[in-house]
Amino acid sequence: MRLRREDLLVYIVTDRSWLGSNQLSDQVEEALRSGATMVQLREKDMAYESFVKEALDMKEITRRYQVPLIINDNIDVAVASDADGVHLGQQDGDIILARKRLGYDKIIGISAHTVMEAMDAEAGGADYIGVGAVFGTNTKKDAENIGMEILTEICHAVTIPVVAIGGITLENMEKLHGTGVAGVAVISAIFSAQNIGDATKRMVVKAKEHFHG
Ligand code: TZP
Ligand code: MG
Repeated sequence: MRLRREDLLVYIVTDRSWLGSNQLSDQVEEALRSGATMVQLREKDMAYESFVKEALDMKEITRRYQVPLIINDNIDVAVASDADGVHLGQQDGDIILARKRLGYDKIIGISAHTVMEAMDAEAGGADYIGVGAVFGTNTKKDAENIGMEILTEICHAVTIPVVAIGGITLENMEKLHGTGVAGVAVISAIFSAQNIGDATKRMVVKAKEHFHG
């Protein structure tokens, strides 16, 4: 599956800390039913076999909604589950090796915090760049803060699409208007919501308003 710029409009990143008594697959499906455009399965403490099984379950859902499924960090899980791609941080391994393992029909997203990192990622064959944390977030404690200026510079420096992440909510999303981002990647604003479907729908409407075209 090739990445289209519009796939990044409202990119949901999973987080088990908001599960409560719910199933992650149900939460993800609710968001997809409400217009989420891409899914990243992010598991920081899961054994390989369980991670693959979960990725396979997720793949069945994302395939029905025709949205890309991206695996955070783990290329082996992405290959084993035939997911649509991986997302790698700067410390998560080499993009050239990732491309060799995944092939050219898979998506590789790279986190970048500087123009140089973003340009290197593009030169290495990345399909999109994730930039953050653009706002304060409790979800990733070690996230560096990226200002609107650097975000805008990165968007101008690369031709591949850029998605912003970190502390993005329905209320602050409009601050990203004009930066050049293709969309927003979101954890808590969607997964912590009382009504995941409603939260997703509202974010999709607003993201279309600010980031389309
Ligand atoms: N990378 C940079 S910030 C962040 C990640 C994974 C966390 C985003 O979560 P939230 O809840 O949308 O702030
Ligand atoms: Mg990572």
